[in-house]
Amino acid sequence: MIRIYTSAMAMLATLFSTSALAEYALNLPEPNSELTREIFDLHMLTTYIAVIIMAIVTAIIVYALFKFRKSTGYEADQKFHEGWFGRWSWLFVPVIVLGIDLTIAGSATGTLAKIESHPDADVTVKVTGSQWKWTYEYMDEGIRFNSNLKKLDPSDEHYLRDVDNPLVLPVGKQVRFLHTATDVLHAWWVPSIAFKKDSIPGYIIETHAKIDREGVFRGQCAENCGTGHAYMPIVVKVVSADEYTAWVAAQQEVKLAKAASADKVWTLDDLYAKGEEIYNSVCVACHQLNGMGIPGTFPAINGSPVATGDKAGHMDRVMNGVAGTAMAAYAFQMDDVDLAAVITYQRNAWDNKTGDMVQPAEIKAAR
Ligand SMILES: [Cu+2]
Repeated sequence: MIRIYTSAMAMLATLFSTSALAEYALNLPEPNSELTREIFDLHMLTTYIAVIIMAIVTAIIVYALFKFRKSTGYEADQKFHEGWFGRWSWLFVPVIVLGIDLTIAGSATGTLAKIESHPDADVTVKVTGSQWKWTYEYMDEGIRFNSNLKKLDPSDEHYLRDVDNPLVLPVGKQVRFLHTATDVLHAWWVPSIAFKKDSIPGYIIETHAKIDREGVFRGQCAENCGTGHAYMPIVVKVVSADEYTAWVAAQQEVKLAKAASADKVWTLDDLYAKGEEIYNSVCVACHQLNGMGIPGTFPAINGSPVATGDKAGHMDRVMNGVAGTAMAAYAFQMDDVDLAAVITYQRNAWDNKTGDMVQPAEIKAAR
């Protein structure tokens, strides 16, 4: 008997330990920042209370069904309201319910206040959602890049959950996220490190996190933002302070190199090769690999009057988009070299053999 009791207790202890619960795939992901831990604990508190209430109520119902069944000749108590329980239950049952509510609300108030606070930040990242990618901008470091879905085989562990450029953040530092969007509502959400707020075009909405463990954390756009909604994964790589400093320095070098390459005159072949790469990661979802688009939904670029007509019109279409359609304004999302390359590619790929090219300097002038 004692052995059964001990093993049952051990089983319960394992089941209810935080780490076991965190690893259990049906539960929320393991929290890795102060606030997400508090949110996780609130979730567990509420779950425990709900489970206990459910067990008590179910036990009472089962007991009543069995004990007071008609087949044993039980007759309903017509004088229930005259006994002490009948008189007082209308009072103390609501008091118990209110007490439980206040226990949960009391624990949640401090967390909600923290969520709405604006602590001083060591790192500020502006996170912009667009159909269908994230743009990260480090406000003090002058770093900016896009994070696109990485195409993987469906059998891959991280299929639809990996990106080309992850967001890199330092461990143990206060990070401020500034959320906005360029087209529709999006929501940048990495449940284990940050709470969720909508990204709304024209608004800047703040969230914050102090991540307490190094590692790779994944999330997804949490707003139903269109047909490519599932293709907006988020990957955050949390590194040590030293690694972060080195990464920032490397990114700044990349930026300098990019600025230098934007000033030089490119050859058609180089622009074409670079443009093909960009086309195949950014434009391909709508306009397709063969440039034929999806008839009735996304226009073809192969043979289109825009891509074979005058350069200025083509540049305007790609840089400023088309209002009211899924064609976004890429002037914001791409730098001069990338825009010049992808437009040059579109003007020369498939049957569009215009033979002309757009230099980064022309994009710069058109901005
Ligand atoms: Cu989205």
